[in-house]
Parts: sequence; structure tokens; C-alpha cells
Amino acid sequence: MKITDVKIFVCSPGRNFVTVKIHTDEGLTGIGDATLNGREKAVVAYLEDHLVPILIGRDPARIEDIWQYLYRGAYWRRGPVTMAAIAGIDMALWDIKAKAAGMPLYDLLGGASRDRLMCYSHAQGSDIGEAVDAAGALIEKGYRAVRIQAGIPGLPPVYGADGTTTNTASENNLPREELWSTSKYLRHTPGLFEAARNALGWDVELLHDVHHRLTPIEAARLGKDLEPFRLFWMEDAVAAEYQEGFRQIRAHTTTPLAVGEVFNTIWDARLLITEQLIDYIRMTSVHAGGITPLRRVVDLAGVYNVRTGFHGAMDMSPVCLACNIHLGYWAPNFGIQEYSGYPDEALEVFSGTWTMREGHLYPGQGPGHGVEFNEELAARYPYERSYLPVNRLEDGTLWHW
Ligand code: CS2
Ligand code: MG
Repeated sequence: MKITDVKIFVCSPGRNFVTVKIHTDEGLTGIGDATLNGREKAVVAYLEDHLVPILIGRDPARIEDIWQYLYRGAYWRRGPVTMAAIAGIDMALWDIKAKAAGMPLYDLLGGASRDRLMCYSHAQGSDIGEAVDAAGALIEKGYRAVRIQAGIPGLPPVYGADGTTTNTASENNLPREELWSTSKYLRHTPGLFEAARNALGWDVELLHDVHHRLTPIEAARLGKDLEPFRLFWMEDAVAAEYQEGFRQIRAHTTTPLAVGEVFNTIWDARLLITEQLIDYIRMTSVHAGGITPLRRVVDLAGVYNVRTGFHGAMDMSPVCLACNIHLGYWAPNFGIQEYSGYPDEALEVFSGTWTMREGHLYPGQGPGHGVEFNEELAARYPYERSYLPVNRLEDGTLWHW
């Protein structure tokens, strides 16, 4: 088999997605996700100008060699743009291989390790009452795990608490600015989870995303304060560029830690995994550079009792989610899968064979990862420039978003 063409599509059915489609001389095609929220066109240029020309004529069965060629062979490797581009190719190649084998992707990876994948969804509200009610509504629908974010008294809406992360998070197509106060947040958050436990009981998993905003010692304090409420995890407690910071957090709290949605390679996670500084690794098929490298991360994590919690927000396309589900179905050390749902129009453009029922995800049983991309429909939703928000402290200092 030979790769005859690679096409890149950018569409915006509710939000922007970058999709890769690989064609072969035997008529099989494969689909991959290469979406990088807020920097979509950089990935498109990387693919069209630099990767597509070196792929034509290659044997699509040689996934490993192609991955090494695109990663090692680039000299300037790593980084979110490069790795999202490589991921789009890698997912499409696995899709082709699984279709050629007539197997669902998870079967090709080694077969199912479980019957269903527990997922968590997002509950948010402008105050504690609203956020806890939103969590209750998800539990009524069958979710066994819920991430809860609430607005903070004295601050305008903050991350995850005003619905902005479920949509194109910008105004006039320029970045929106938000305000942040660490002291207000640290005072308020334990009360959110106390109220959540009082209202929702203990038979449900509660998660929380700090979104990189604390220092290690502040995160250690929050982790301790949240211990009585037995969280499933505290996510992205600090900006993880400084990985040694997790030693400090770990030494002070038994609240489980999750990190990694912005990681691009196994090297970003190596110290955190091998020193058992985290409990869940949040890397995801697209931003990790595809299925090929993410599978290695999963295996490394398994050696050190770290379980998966792949990033699954709706700014990764349903193709990425499908790959995560197939990986999770196989992974012996699966933990949980994030699932924030998609706008209806996105699910029409990307019709999938994965399903979500009562808080659990199931892969399709057809060959490949199972997601079909409708090119004609996609063309009706052209790209719209969009940015994630930026964040400032109350005195104007730029902070992590
Ligand atoms: C988040 C995302 O899902 C998560 O845990 O942190 O909402 C994240 O902010 C976006 O995916 C960024 O693109
Ligand atoms: Mg997150």
C-alpha cells in the first residue's frame, strides 16, 4: 500500500477543528485530529508545507518508522504545533491499519481490558449553589464522576465557571481577559467541596481543575484543605514546566494529583511518572503526538502506578476522543476519561461509532477508530479565528490561564 494524498481540513462546527485525511492507492482512507485550540493555522501550515510532501509514496503500514521520521527526522522537534501535526498523521495511519486488519482499533492495540470506560463531565456555576446543582443534574443523568468549578466571590467569572470553556472563548475574535486572585480562590474552594459532599453524598467521584494557577506551596495547602472531601483528583495544580514543584505538593498532601493536558512528549511526563509524583496522566492523543507515543506513556505510567485520565475537552475533535477511547479500552492502567460533549453540528460533521451512556464511554465495534468525516458538511462551517482567554491578577500582572 502507498500513501497517495494527504488532505488537511479546517472547519468550525461550533468550534475550530483541524482534520487530516490520508488516501492510499488501495482506496483505504484514514482520519486524524490535529487541532490546537487558538493556534490552528500554525498546525495546518506545518502539515501542508512540511509534512505532506514527505509522506506521499510511503507505505502507511510503517507507522512507527513514519512517526520516527517525522519526530526524530525533523531536528527541530517537540512542541505543541509539531506534535499536533504528527498526531494527525499518526491517528490516520492507525485508522488505516485497523481498517486493513478489519478490527476496531482497540483490538489492534491488544484487545479490551474492560467493558466500559468511566467518564467525567463538567459542572460549573457562578456560585457554589449553582455549581453543586449542576453537578447534581449530571449525576441524575447517570454520571458517576463530575468535575466542579465555581465562580469566586469578589471576582468576575473565572475559568470553567461561566460556560466559556464550552464555547469559542473569545470576544470579537480576540482574546478575552479574565481576573484572578489566588487568596480568594484558596479561601473559597474548600467550601465548594464541602457543599458538594453535603448535597451529593460520597458515592460519586468529584474532580477539580486548578488550571496551573498556584505555586507548589499554595497547591500543597489546597490539597490538604481538600483532603476531607476525598477528591478523585486535583488537576494541573501548578504550571508543570517546573516539574520538581510536584515533589513539594506530594510531600504535603494525599489528595490525588493529575497533570499533563499541555504535555507533548514522554519527556514532559518522565520525572512525574518515575518519581510517582502524580496519580493520573492527562496527556491526550492529539497533543502527545498520536497513538504511537501515547501508548508508550501509558506503559511507562503503568510501571509506576500512574493511571490514565486523558484530556477530553471539546476542543479536541471527536476523532481524538475516539482514539482516547480505544486506548483506554485497551490500557491496563486506565483511570478515567474526560468527556465534555460536543455541539450537535460537530457530531454531524464527525459521525462516530463511540457512544456515551450513563456516564460511560464505549468504542465502536467497526474497523478503525470508527469516526467518519463529512467533507461536504464541514465546508459549510468555515474557520473562525478564535483564542483562549488570558488571565491577569487584580493589579494587572499577567497570570496563567
Ligand atoms: C481543561 C480544558 O478540560 C480541561 O481540563 O483544562 O478546558 C482546557 O482549558 C482547554 O482544553 C484548553 O484548550
Ligand atoms: Mg484541565
